[in-house]
Amino acid sequence: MAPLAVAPGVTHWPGYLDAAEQVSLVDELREIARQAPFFTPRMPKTGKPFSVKMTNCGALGWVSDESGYRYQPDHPETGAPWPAMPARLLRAWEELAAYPHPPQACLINFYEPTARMGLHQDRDEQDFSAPVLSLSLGDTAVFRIGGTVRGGRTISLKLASGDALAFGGEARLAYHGIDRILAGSSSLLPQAGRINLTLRRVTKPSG
Ligand code: MD6
Ligand code: FE
Repeated sequence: MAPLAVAPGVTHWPGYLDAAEQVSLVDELREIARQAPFFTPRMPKTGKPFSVKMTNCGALGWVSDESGYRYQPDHPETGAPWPAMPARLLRAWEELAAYPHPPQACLINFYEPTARMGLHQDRDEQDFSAPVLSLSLGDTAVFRIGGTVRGGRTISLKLASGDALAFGGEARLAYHGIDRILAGSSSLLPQAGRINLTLRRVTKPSG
């Protein structure tokens, strides 16, 4: 389906991954989660647990605990390097990101039906000239996006299984979050829930 311009810098590709691609990506993610188990991130300072579980693939992974948000090359609990990024994800970046260097990190979020993600900015990267590219699998999510200041007007968008969403340009630092998951809206995953993948460039390319 043709991309939809949601807002300046925000592009939505409904059904970017077809049904067979979604199934094979879930198989690859299952293997990734075997090597790099989902962990429960904690809020900086307070240590309050997130409702979302996370793991990563690629050279760097995003983690959060009492010491803060950061990218690191190893799993926070096992110490092992993150598994490689599946080829289909690298291809999605090439096709949609309009950025000449490959992604370095893919954050994998798992939402149980009751999980949510508060409004936040993605700003732990050094390179904001690259977009963040997200892919959704499983149950539909109600996604909210606003501007670059907290408390402004927001719009709501449904992200279904197979959808891609890119945040770049003037939207790169837009506030966004997940209000809720529509449990049972997809039969891709064996249990109700949603997986979201966000591909990012972390460091500025050298040379
Ligand atoms: C989610 N997504 O869809 C959460 N961040 O579960 C994000 O936080 C996100 O979709 C940056 C760019 C695109 C996103
Ligand atoms: Fe985000």
